[in-house]
Amino acid sequence: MDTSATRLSPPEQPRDFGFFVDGQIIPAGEREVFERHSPAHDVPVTRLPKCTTNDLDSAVKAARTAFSDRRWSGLSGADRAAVLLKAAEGIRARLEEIAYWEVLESGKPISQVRGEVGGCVGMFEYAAGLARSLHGDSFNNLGDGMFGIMTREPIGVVGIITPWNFPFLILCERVPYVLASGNSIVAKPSEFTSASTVILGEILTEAGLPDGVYNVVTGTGPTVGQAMAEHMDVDMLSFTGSTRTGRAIVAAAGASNFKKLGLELGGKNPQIVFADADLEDAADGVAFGIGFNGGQCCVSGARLIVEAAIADEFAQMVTEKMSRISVGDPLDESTQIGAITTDAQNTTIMGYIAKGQEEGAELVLGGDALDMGRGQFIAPTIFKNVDASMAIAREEIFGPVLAVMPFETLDEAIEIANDTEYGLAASVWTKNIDKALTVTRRVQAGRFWVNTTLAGGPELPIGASSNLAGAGKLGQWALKNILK
Ligand code: TXE
Repeated sequence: MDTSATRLSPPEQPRDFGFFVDGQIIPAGEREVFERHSPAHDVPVTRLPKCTTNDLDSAVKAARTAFSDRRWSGLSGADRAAVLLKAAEGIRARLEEIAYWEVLESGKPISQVRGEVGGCVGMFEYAAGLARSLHGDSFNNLGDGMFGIMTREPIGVVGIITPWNFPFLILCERVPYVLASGNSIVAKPSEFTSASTVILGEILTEAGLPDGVYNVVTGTGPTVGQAMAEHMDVDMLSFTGSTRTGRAIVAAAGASNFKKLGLELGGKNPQIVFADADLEDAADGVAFGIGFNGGQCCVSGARLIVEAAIADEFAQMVTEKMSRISVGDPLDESTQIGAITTDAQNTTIMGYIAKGQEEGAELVLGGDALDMGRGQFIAPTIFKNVDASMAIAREEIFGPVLAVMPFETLDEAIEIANDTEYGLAASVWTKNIDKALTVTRRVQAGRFWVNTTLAGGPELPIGASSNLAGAGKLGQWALKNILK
């Protein structure tokens, strides 16, 4: 890889990655291997071992041993913080390498991935501070005969199953917090995007994390992932992915050791735009909110709920902005939307676009697969005249497809926004503080943006207002939920 060149290109040969147990990279050996093809370039880019459930058992055992002998959980918060700060430096030093492999496996634009990996540095730094400020509570109101002390203890071995849409970011929204509080980890990345999760193992070891505290088992969901959810020696599991798999995880946890769960699942998030908003800003935000990561984002603003008086004018503004989004080679610095990450996702999105047309919505932009000579790309797409009963209004498409739905009154806007089984995130655009506060209080969403979208930082926890969206929290999620 030559990241100093002005224009990056895919590797001549795919790079072999191993999996990571007890501080060691383990090559595939006799195991089967996944060969990942870049969804943008149609060439093989990485190869990773298809681990077995025996490999998972070895990783859980390493994590359990590391936890039980207190090589990490027994350190002071200050010592743990020192390792996390060094890891932050390590990520910064290898940012270009992480970004390069992530672009190739995921099809995301390089400029975007650099930003995401930079954000991960901040999460490690923030978690380092939290490691030092963890504390319990005391109860001195129980009468003279009794005094209560509550300590916060690490839960033990934490499994982390991640998806392909933000492989490194979603991992780093969890790992530093889980480590800050003294736990051990077994991570299972998506089989499509595993490289950066393995690279993090090297970075953590170099930063001084004791062997066995962070382990990575690469493999398929139905084998390694399912076995992790069923494992009797995994104390907690963080899962980010589809609602369907989330259900399987809940069932597996219930059928095994009732492990504690953190789930982040689907979304069908509203962008509510009032006529009194700064329309230029709002149009930028709406275009960004659905275009970012090609709409493959659980908090994408997929439903534009816009005041009827400005609906046509505003839809036109958004259309104009979305038509200027540059879609193409994710290794190109100027690309804003790259490839659709998986073949299955590509088929799903194109299926919803066809369904939207069949159901009578009006296609005003895009709707096509874009032919770039190689790879799979979908044009930013907008549907108007969308009825609340249509599939494109109700179901998570997970692609760059915006459904426009007008409203007449504030109550109607809230009703349309809440007419979803999800309830993950929402945005409102207005200059009127009363409207903004009313909407944020009455629309069910775990995360709300006013006059912005998809913004945040490690300081901000997020939640979900419905179980279908998942009960997991990012950021401080681990520290709030992971301690017994
Ligand atoms: O997800 P899966 P898929 C949504 C999005 C997308 C749909 C399907 O709508 O179209 O889900 O994506 C692992 N036990 N999101 O099929 O299968 C799998 O290996 C344990 C939203 O890719 O849920 C991967 O590591 N694990 C989402 C992870 O689960 C299992 C992000 C996610 O894969 C498993 C991604 C099993 N039985 C998709 N089966 C978000 N919230 O951002 C699979 N896995």
